[in-house]
Amino acid sequence: MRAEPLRFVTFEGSEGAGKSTQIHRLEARLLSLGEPVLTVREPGGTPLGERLRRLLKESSPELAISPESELFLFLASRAQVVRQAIQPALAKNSWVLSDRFSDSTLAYQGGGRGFSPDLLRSLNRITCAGLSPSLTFVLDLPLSEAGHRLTRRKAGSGQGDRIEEEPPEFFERVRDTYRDLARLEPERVRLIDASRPEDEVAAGIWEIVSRVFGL
Ligand code: Z5A
Repeated sequence: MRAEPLRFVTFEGSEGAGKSTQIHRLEARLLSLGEPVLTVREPGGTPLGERLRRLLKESSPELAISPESELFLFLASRAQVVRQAIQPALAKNSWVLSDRFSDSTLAYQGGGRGFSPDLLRSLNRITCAGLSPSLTFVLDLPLSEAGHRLTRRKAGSGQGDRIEEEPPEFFERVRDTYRDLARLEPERVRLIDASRPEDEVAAGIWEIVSRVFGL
């Protein structure tokens, strides 16, 4: 008999691609079926992780976070959420949906900042205690469209953040890395055209989730 896949699903992609929107739609759909669901975000998802998130997002010349410090702060947040939230939930047979996970490090610190993918994979293995998502959605969106969405959102909230200040080339490398991951691991990493209307994207994601997990 084939073992059932861990019910661990992650959402990845550039900022503004619609990850938070889609993770909440999937969560609502699973809850409506009576399924237990834990939704977490990275960085964050634990008291320590949420404090690290504030530091990582703060755009302050005084902090001057180096690429190395940044890498280890993201990993610290992940090590904590894996042990404090994700593993216990999976052990209780709950679904775990994570807004970003280890592939973000490959895309941003690897593609974006230039750290070696082999080094990052080794660090991710230690950080995640060997845990890997069964399914990962990469919401793929051209930079210009993501920019429009973020401008609209920022006009509403007035908030910006440190990594968003990187130049367009940085985000092109991030996007290319995600697309490479989808080519390298097509079973796990599904590239989703996020430029479509929200309902269409949600329907595509649900179709894959229900097929992979036999719902
Ligand atoms: N980072 C890293 O470098 N390394 C790591 O290991 C990890 C993270 C884990 C976290 O930022 C930052 O940390 C992120 C990567 C880095 N850096 N940046 N920059 P975050 O958690 O604050 O933000 P984010 O993850 O980048 O996501 P986001 O900006 O919140 O965007 P989103 O969740 O993908 O999109 P959304 O909030 O669902 O939607 C954005 C807007 O578009 C919103 O107004 C929606 O109503 C609208 N929307 C959504 N879907 C649609 C469709 N289909 N059509 C039209 N409009 C839509």
